[in-house]
Amino acid sequence: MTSTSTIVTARSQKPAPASSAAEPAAPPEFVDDRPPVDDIFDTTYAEKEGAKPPMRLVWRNIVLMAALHLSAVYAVILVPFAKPLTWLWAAFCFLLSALGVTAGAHRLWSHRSYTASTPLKVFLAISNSMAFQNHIYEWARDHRVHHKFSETDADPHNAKRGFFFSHVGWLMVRKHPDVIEKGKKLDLSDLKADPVVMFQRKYYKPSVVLMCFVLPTFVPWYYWGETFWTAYFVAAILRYTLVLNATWLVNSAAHMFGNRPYDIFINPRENRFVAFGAIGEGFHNYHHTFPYDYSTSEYGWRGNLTTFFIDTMCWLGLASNCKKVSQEVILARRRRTGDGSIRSG
Ligand code: ST9
Ligand code: ZN
Ligand code: ZN
Repeated sequence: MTSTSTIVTARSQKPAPASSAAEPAAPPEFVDDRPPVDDIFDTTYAEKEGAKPPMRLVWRNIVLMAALHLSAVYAVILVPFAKPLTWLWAAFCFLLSALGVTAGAHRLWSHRSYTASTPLKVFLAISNSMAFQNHIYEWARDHRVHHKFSETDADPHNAKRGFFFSHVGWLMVRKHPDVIEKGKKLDLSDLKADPVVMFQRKYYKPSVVLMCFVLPTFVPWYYWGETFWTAYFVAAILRYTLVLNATWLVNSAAHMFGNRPYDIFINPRENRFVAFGAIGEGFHNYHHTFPYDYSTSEYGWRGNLTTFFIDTMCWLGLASNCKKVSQEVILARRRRTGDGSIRSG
């Protein structure tokens, strides 16, 4: 009962070779009165010439990130001593926080690839606070800049600056001025008009303390007598660190390793290992080619728990209007700009 609309627009960052398989014109069945999302690659942007601005380290973030990762290593040692219910709970919290990012900040708010009812939005915003990856407004703003100026100075996690920078390094330095300059020109009116996004932004800090740290620790301690210490390190710290790294791998690994069946002129790749860890977000060549597709892949539920979740929400009547690229367009695009590979990853 998935409510899916087929749309067929497409773009390429570089002039693509001519092809006889023309992409058909769009039957825009998807109902959305708002202006299109500002996430389409801007071919007119040119990096400024001359020396790049110096990198300015943010020591506070470096220290906090190092401390978090050291604590996560310690948490791994505690895992065998935790109760099985605590493992299950940590896995559940992983899934919940992941969905807050994938189905929420990413597919719903950054790309508006489907419509969510208010109860679903509230659920996704709460789950998003559990993921503690900046509030939805900031996340979606930075992500739109990433798509629009991908792999340039104006991309917050420009993968041309290397694996470490695109993975976590970008959170340890001041942003390139072009990120902020270009980001300020984006149309974010849809996010500003969304009361759930604005509410989460206003109460972001307390919501993170509660959802990312207090709740994951409290439940195992209170309900099945896990030690406070183990509950905190396994369900809060380790789970948080794993979700962060699974997300960051989309920016690093999925921009470097994998094949490019849809567009060989862009760097993002199909990476099935990343797709597994990031519950469906590793089909990144597809996603940068068709950023408005609610499934971020042509393969439905395969390796894509997020699509299964959104489809279930549609079935329950909590989501609708899922944008989907037609097979005809995908095939034409594969022939026109793809690398000829069949399977993803
Ligand atoms: C984290 C985020 O981890 C992760 C995002 C990943 C995205 C992945 C995408 C991949 C696809 C989806 C896959 C999902 C898979 C999920 C799988 C799950 C299993 N436009 O920021 P400031 C303005 S967060 C316009 O301080 P600095 C800004 O508004 C982790 N304006 O820049 C402000 O203006 P004003 C926890 C912008 O000083 C001013 O500029 N958090 C933009 O350069 C200064 O902003 C952290 O670790 C823009 N794009 O600092 C660190 N950007 O003053 C959090 C900025 O007027 N961040 N502005 O309000 C920071 O500490 C800092 O941002 C910084 C840069 C140090 C990184
Ligand atoms: Zn990307
Ligand atoms: Zn995206």
